Amino acid sequence: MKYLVLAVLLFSIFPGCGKKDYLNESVADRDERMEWWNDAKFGMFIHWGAYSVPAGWYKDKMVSGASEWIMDAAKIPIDEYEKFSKQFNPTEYDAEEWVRIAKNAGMKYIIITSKHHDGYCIWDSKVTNYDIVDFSPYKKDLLKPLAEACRKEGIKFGFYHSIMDWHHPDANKEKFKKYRDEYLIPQLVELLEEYEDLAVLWFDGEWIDEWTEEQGKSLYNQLRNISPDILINNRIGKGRDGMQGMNKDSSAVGDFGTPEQEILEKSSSLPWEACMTFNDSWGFKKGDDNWKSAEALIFNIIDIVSKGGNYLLNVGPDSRGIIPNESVTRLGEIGNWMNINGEAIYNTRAIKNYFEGEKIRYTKAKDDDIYYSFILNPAKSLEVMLKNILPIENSKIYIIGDDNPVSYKSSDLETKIIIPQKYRANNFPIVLKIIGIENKVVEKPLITIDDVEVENTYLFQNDIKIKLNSLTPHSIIRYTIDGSEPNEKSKIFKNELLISETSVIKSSGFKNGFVKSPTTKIKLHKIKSVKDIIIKNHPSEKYSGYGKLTLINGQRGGSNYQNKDWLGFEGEDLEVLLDLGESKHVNEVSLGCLSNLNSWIFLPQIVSFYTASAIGKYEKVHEFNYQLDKNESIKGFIKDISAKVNNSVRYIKIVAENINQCPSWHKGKGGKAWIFADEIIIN
Ligand code: FHN
Repeated sequence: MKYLVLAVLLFSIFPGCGKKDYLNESVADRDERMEWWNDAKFGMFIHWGAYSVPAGWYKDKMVSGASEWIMDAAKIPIDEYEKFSKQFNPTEYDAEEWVRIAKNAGMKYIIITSKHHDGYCIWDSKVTNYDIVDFSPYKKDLLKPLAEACRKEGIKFGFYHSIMDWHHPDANKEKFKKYRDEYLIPQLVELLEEYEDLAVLWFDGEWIDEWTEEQGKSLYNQLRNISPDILINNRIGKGRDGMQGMNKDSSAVGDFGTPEQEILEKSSSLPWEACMTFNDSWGFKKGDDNWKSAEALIFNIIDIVSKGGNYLLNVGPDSRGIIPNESVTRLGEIGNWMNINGEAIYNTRAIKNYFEGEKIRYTKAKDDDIYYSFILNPAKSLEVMLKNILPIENSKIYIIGDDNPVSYKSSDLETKIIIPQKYRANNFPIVLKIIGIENKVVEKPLITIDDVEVENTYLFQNDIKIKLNSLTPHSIIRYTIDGSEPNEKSKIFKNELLISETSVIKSSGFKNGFVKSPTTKIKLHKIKSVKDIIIKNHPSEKYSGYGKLTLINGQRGGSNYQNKDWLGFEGEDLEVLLDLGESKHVNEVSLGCLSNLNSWIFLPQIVSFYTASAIGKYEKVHEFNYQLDKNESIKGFIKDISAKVNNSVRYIKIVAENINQCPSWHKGKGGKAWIFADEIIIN
């Protein structure tokens, strides 16, 4: 401790003295520091604080959204919210019980909220009285007992800490530097001083305008110089690319990516950890009963670990200090499965060809040639065919937990395994343990149009030519256009495919002595409803959907603005011109827009509709005016804004005017406002 104090003292007097630059740490050094984390795979997230008192309700009404956001969502004034902080008295808190629950579930580390956005601190902070000891009847530090219980049980522990702070009077544009230097950083330093063995700092709330990547980099270095081995997530800076959580570019600061409420589609070279709730709220929320099943959670663990990630599963204890029973029972079921199959999860690493179809996933023991094959829904699998992993000659294959080897037949390219009847009784995944080698697998074909790679869905109006390419030399690509799986008899791709109608193309790569590649699938959707569509200004690059045709492809984005069916315009209007190709009788035309105040997305304040029979001679047929109300529900909703036409027209023009800036009462006040639009419907 004395060396730590000395180090902090030295840095404060001679900031440059002995300060190591961790921003250029080698990948090898980072991986060495993260070895325990890459082995651990599964952790417990805990969101706990004053918000567990209202538990998502205010003035006898359930407030939409996650419960830890209630102060913002219900626009509760600080002095009003402090009444909850003063009531927070978790007399039934038993840190050892919490650690027992986590450990029995197979969780190897715990991350708890030291301070969430509401600013309430659940430890005895030296730099504020807005904490559990000075501002509650409980009057005892909540982090210390948990840290102690973790140490006793060999569980690593870390803190979630919010950069954004709704309570501190200086946490705003005008005084942010003062808040940062005299409050935020001193609190972090005191936590590192108090907990020399703190394993992780998990930042959040970095999206505020006042915070920058540069401040994140400086803070990262400062904290690593105090606690060199600590792991810090990528939300210490601004490098996170939205809720998918990975870095926008390789220079982003932070040791691992943080997908939230979702799992990466593919594996990643950057360490990553998917964080997820049990139900829909991070903090305890009375009435939120949308609990994920134990099977779904076990599948998530397998899905994530096979892609090389960690799973941080959240519990939201109530204001008494009790973890909801719905979480505890599911964690018990997960623990039973992990007790048997944990060796296929812990201390493993991802392999390149980590999946086969929908039902088979792989991991590899990090230190020897043992592979694990997860059979995801055994109830339907009398036998399985493994291709990516070949058992070595005369080796035995076991189902983990069973001393009797399974019977199998193996050729160069595949191994057929019979699954004993008793393993087909339920749907919990079973795991095959194989001493083997990784087979040679043809690379998945890439699909390009005009030399640009396309995937999933592509919208077009006029005939297109597609190319199929494989990165495996001397492989041949076979394809189908009816959605069936390509096989050795399917057509061979030559040099290009001309597509003039809506089609589903599936393609796979083949090569003698190699396992067939995974299948690439793309839906080519021909848009016939209009001859042409012109959008005056391009949508934001991040929310450009499938291009301008997204607006007329018959698919709606739904309430999740991340869905590729939305076009997002940041601080700009939407002006779109539709050419029907000829004069047609139109009854009505509508434009779908999204409102989601939590994400700075507002309905347009004015939407004007124009029609014309000849280009340039427009007549306004309708104007929609929207009066934004600050008491509007923050829960996202879609509004179809429509105009009666009842006329024969060829051209339709729609102008949706953005409010451009978030209003003064909005949490993003002064920031750019978004318009999200999707699906123009012409009746
Ligand atoms: O706003 C927070 C939210 O309350 C919760 O803490 C999640 C968990 O990572 N993070 C932010 C939302 O992205």
